[in-house]
Amino acid sequence: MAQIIHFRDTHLLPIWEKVQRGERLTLEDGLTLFRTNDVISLGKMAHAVQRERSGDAVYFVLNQKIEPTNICVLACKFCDFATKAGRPKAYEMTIQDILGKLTPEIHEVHITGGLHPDWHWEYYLDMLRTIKRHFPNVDIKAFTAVEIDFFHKKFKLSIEEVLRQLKEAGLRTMPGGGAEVFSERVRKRLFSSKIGAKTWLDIHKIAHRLGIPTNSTILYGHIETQQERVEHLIRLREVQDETRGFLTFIPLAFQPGETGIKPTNRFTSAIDDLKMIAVSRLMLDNFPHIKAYWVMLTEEVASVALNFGADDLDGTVGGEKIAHDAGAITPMQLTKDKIIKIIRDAGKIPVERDVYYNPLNLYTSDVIGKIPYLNSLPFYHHFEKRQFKMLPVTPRRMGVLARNNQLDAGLFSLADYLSQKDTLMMLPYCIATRDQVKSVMLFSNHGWRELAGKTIGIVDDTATSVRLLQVLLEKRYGVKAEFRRMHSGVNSYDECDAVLMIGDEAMRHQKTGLQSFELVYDLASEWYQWQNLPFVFAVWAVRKSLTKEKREELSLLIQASLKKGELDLERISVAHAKRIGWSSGEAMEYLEGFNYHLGEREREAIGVFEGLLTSIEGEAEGTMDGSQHQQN
Ligand code: V47
Repeated sequence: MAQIIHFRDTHLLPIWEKVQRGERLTLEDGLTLFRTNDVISLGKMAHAVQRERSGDAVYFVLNQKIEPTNICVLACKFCDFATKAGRPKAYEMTIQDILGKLTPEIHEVHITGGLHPDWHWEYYLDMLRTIKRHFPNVDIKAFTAVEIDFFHKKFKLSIEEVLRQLKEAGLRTMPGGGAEVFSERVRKRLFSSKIGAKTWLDIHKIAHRLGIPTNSTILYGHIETQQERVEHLIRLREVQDETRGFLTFIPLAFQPGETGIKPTNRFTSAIDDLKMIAVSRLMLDNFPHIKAYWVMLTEEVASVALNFGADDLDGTVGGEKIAHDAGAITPMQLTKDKIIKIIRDAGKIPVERDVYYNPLNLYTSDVIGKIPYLNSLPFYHHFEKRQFKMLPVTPRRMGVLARNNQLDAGLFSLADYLSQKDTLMMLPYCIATRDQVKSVMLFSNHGWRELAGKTIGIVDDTATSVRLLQVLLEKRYGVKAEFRRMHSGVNSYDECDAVLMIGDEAMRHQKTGLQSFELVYDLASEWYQWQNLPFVFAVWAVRKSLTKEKREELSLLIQASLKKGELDLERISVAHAKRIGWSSGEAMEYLEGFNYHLGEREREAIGVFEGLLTSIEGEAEGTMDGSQHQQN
């Protein structure tokens, strides 16, 4: 975050210093941010944080909104969508009606609706199962915490059981609706019969524990105070510290419609919308994404928000009713081309994503992949981009994008480089360990030899570490295990005998442990004890098809940024240690444990590893349960 901001409001300066040191903002800080008139500096701060996390990426998904019914047992004051059975605008959709709204291009279906007094539990399960059967590539994001609580009470099932059965029927993630504002004062006045903050948050925590990531929202711009907004953000941040299960935060701008809410029965101002986005980005330091929901913001404000902290534009959103029934003036749907244009016009990379924010397609050229882990920052912290754009992406996804010719260069996982040697050209820079790594960890209930035939959960991020694990198991210890791919982030590990984690998540768990797993192995230490060699996890490579000038320019840029980065390890450590739960001294020691230059011993290590890999029969991927990630 090496950016100079010329503040007009000097009250923002100490907050900016905190942000740069990776320190957490307080309630008071949040209020100062909301009260400032220096909106441009606020936006610059939020944009700097956005760039740090998401590079130049802005995510969107091809999605369809389905609201199966507007008949609802509740009557919240702010909602113009809900009605009662028998009223003229009341409707109910059959499963066939729902299927009729879906097409094979869609990647996500977003289902929420009224709390119907008469529908049966089986109907909801059937809805998900049937969608999954007809559209196996569609990921289902469905049912807010309000609906989950309704199912729990109506069908006399525990919250866990409701979520477990929905997950089994095909639920992937939960939307963030129903949070409104976590203030008892507001709840009593606007939605007194709806669940309060505690129940909403508890349901999301349970979902996270069961391996269902979720979204989160705030409904702002009605009777809430600035303090209530900041308190809302802080409560979400606390839960995220515990679970890491929130994917994105969505500020929902209140649409007044006929709701009759006084005294602010009007649309939010663009300034307030942009402040809400920027403050959210700055306060929610542990949230991966902030969504500019164009349906409620308008396309114009959403577009500016992409330089005010938001890195997520939701999607094409066919068929939204809640906002439109309350007077939203936005179109009912945006085409993919229109979304791509909005993102490009904001100077960003349009990244089509899946429900977990894995990139599927990039709609721009000159993109460089960035591994989003602490150990790669010495390469990226001072990278001068010139015409190139930066996409943070996990090692495994980077390999997939390179295979589809969507990246010009990147710090590729070694396994991906080795399998794409004919199209990629290696540069003399790498991430190599000296003896241990501390960020590629196997958490296990069994010693190495006892892992024979056991199930090992593999986080989705890894491409090389999983192969190293396989080599160690098969070649060093003579055993084979079953590998099962997991979504990185929230998971239920109950069915695993061991779990392989990499990157910052592994570092976090190295401190706190992982559930009840008693043994922790560092794969680089294992390799070193066995081979007496460093281990090369990643190498820089550029696409061979680039012009010679472009390749040379990239090589010089990498060299120059590494030179500065290596001299700046302390600042990098200070800025990033806190979010992993490490001290800056520990982070510094960790970074000093890497070698970033490809020397003789590193080349030898690559050769030995490649030889071992080719001697292993069958592909590691062949033993994976890839059911959640068919696109690879
Ligand atoms: O919970 C109701 C809100 C929400 C109004 O998770 C209103 O990806 C504005 O949560 N003006 C539902 N908002 C929508 C929602 C959502 C939308 C897009 C993406 C995601 C996601 C979630 O809409 C409700 C309520 O807070 N709402 N009435 C209104 N008049």
